Amino acid sequence: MVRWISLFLLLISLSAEAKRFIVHHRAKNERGRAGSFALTTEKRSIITGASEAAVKSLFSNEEVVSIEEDIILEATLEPGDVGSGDTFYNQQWHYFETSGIELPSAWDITTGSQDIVVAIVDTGMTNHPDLQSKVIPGADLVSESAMAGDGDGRDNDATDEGDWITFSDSCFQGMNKDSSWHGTHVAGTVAAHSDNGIGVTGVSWNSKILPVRVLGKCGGYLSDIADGVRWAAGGSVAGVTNNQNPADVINLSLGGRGNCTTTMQSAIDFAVSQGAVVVVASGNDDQNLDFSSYVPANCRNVINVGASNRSSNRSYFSNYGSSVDIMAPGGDFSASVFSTSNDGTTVANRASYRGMSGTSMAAPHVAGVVALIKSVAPNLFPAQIENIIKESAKFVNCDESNGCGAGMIDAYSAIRLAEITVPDGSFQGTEPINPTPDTPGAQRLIASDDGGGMCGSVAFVDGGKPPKGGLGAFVLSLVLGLTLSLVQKATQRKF
Ligand SMILES: [Ca+2]
Ligand SMILES: [Ca+2]
Ligand SMILES: [Ca+2]
Repeated sequence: MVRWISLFLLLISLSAEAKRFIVHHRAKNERGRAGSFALTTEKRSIITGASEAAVKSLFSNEEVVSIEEDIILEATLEPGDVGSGDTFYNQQWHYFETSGIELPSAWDITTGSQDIVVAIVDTGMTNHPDLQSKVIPGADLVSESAMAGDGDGRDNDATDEGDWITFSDSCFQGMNKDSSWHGTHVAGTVAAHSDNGIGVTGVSWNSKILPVRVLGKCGGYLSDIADGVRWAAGGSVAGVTNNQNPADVINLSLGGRGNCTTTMQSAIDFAVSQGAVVVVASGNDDQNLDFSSYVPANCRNVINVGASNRSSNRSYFSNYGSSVDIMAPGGDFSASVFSTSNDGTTVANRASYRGMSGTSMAAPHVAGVVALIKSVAPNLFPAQIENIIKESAKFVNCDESNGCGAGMIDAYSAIRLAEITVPDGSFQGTEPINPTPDTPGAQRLIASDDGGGMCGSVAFVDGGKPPKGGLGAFVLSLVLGLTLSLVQKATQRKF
């Protein structure tokens, strides 16, 4: 109903050729009451087609009390008000419900700029009609051929080759696993082609998506991920040509146990020095990050995002603690985050849509809002933007007192605050006190969707071998992966 009303109002606005004015007159029966301007009755007339100067000249008439422009108000902008809508928008509760991030009112101010580039440092990208027009040339930074699945190491093709697991893969734990198409899902939340008549809506309708492939089968090495961050921000790394479109925002929906190593922190610091805002998922192990170390969630100069559910509570799996900056919808068993996917179980097949839950799904909500903020305030510094997001957060049933940061991200309030914030390169935000970075080793990080795939939460150190005493974690991750992958299947929706 709201959509029809707003469409109607929009049509009026398009057909209006000249400004309209409301002229307030002194009521006839009040003539002669000298000195009285307190009208108890109002008489007004509408003037159309006259020039502004002609209307102003009416002030010389003593009966004219005031003149104002008769502006047109619209219902809050949503997909379908102007364009042809998005088929599954009504399922994207995480945008417009009370437990969502206040996007309809934010979209009244901006639906994003195509000058803003959001890097999705993830499993790469599949062909999808709801993403195609948004994707700019990326890179494949997966250096190990077996992990990459494309027969070679690094190259400039960010295609997701699939991350399915069978008994022949090094991280096989007794069960086959279908490809996740994780990067495609994350990208759709950030900036799916919106109001185009199909599929889903993205947080930032107009931003560009830069796919940076760092995860393959069994996850990704920390060194490849760190290089992905550096490359996304315009830095030079081995094996690929430089990025011609440095990212304004970098989304890292991945993580694993371990300290924030110097390799990862220096890549993040480089990106931030280039003006990029780095957004990371807090991780899916229901752990207090004050006591457990997760990378890159515990790194400095990142926006660390926890996941909330449709009841505005912390998702049962979301990590928490003082290093968490903000919450965003990541869903859970009862309601997941709906976005772009593919129905291939091994290699890519047909484009599809599906629900997934995880802190992986929460982070791209924040990355999308950062893109909206940068669309209205492109010169703000990363630390300022992190602070704006925290300062403008709204109530959620889990806040700073229980490790959920400043509360739930509020896109509308964040954009409003950004509009009146003056760029200040000397601004310093509060950052977590990190454990001392450990010796950089070969670590594999996993995608932070629910269950994290069959590799679960096990951090592979020292060249891919599980840490000592890691058997318990192995078994736990196996159970977690099984339970949650069944949920994912149940919520999968294809067309
Ligand atoms: Ca390759
Ligand atoms: Ca769409
Ligand atoms: Ca932070």
